[in-house]
Amino acid sequence: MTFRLQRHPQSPILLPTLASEWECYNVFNPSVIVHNGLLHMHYRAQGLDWVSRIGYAVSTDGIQWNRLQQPVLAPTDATDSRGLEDPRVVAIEGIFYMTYTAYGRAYSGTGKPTHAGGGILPMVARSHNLLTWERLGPIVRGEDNKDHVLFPRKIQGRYAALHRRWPHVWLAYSDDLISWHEEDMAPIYGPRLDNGWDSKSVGSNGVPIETPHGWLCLNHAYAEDRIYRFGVALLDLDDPTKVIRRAKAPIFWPEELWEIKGDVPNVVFSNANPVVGEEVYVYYGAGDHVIGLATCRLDALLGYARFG
Ligand code: BMA
Repeated sequence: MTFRLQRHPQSPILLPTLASEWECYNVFNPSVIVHNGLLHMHYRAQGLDWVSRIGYAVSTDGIQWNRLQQPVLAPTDATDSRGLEDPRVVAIEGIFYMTYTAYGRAYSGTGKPTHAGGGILPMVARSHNLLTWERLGPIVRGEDNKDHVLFPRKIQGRYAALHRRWPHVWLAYSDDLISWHEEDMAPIYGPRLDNGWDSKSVGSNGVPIETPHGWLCLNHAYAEDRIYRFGVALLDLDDPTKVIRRAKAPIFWPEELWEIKGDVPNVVFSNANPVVGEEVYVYYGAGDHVIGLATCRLDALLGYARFG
């Protein structure tokens, strides 16, 4: 059994804006959330200084987007001076939360920094209007940890997040999204050494989709070849550390020229899989340079996750 996401014929759907200082080189790795009948996008952008900022765009159909001229999040101190990367926005009990990676000059760990010249922090921010954001702080400090994403509701009365302690996907619980304790963290799944495409590294994509059969979780992975591909896993609704099933084969990978080339070659990287009607819209950064859209029916994806 195989399954493939289908590229939207108008894809790529967002390109860099040449006349804009902060988004003239790359726009990629967007988050998309459906709210009040509109699709709201937060995307990573790089311009003349190569620093990542988070831009905002809004759409009625998910294809044509109107962007704000200024970013909604930009560096403020040494912890994010090199940029804010890979937003993932979720609404929980009527409040919006964004998880994103802060990349800075400052490093707060004890061991050797994992990123040249600085550190990264898996951050959480909060908003009531999707435009102004208040930083709550990181899930952990001083380690190579990114690809963190919140579940869209509390589980067993607590906030829950997937995060990535390379090369594994972990689960973490918190009572307030500010304190995250080591005893509330556990590994879920990692690279499959004998499975080819996801044998080296794996991380989460967008917000998990709740279904009657479990949390439907898209992920990205690569092997020695560093070609990014997407896969799908189904996690237990009450205890997401339990993997119900993880489909063996990938569901998407770079094929178009703008996915194979770009700023970083052979990358498709998704932070967004909103459900729109009966479909899942998978938005992704292609070649760390432009934004693509691929779709599928939710029931078909769930069927593949359960039996593929
Ligand atoms: C990851 C993240 C993503 C990026 C990907 C491919 O580590 O930094 O933002 O798209 O690498 O370069």
